[in-house]
Amino acid sequence: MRHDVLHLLEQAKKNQQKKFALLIDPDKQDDSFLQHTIDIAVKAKVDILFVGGSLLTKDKLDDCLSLIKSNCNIPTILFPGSVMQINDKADALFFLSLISGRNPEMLIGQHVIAAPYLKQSSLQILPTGYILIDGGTHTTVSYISNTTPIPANKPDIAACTAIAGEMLGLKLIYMDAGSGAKNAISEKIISSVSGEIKIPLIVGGGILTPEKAVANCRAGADVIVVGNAAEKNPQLILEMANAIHEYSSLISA
Ligand code: 1GP
Repeated sequence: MRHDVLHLLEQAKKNQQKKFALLIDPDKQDDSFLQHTIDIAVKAKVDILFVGGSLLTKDKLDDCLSLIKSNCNIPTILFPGSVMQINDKADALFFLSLISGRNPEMLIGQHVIAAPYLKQSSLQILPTGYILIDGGTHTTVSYISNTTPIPANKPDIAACTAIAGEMLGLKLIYMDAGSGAKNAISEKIISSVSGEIKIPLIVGGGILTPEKAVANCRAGADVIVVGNAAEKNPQLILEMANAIHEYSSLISA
């Protein structure tokens, strides 16, 4: 059964429930590590899996999705770094327009190339405004997308970008400092953006502790994404999920 991920995210926002998403980079997983990660994700009640990366080189996306789908029922969204990362085994795909950048290929060019394939697929398409914030280091996503992130001390630019994305009809905003960012996005930027939009706000990049995850939720993030830190220490998945769900049940009670 396919999950209606957009409905899930919109309902969660409406009910003030915060969600925890685990980012899985297929290149960094061998089968036994992925199996272990999935087992922990199930135990931790991870809400969503994001699968993808800015640059995949090992052609393991299909195997990775097969293993996920045969071992758990967690809604799975493709987080594609390129049009080569389209795969029907996921539930949905972030149709990412990189609205913080000024590279037409990332705003609409790649979308035109992907559109006929996506139309034939059974993936749920999630029109998403992707906003890159400077995380204190050059990230793969910034280099590959050939875009400059929004400076970390410019919450007003981030907020105006998100407002424009919502006005254009995008259904989600994904604000990212990039995988492995030195500095995670500040609560100040998160609250500036979340205060201006009604659509769900996903926040990721460089989040290392449950405390920071909860602080982001308090500032207005609806979904917290963690990748790198969980790869290094899979037990952190349990701690992150517990902290976010505990906070969520406190505020939505
Ligand atoms: C990257 O937001 C994700 O796009 C997750 O970042 O790997 O740094 O947790 P990390």
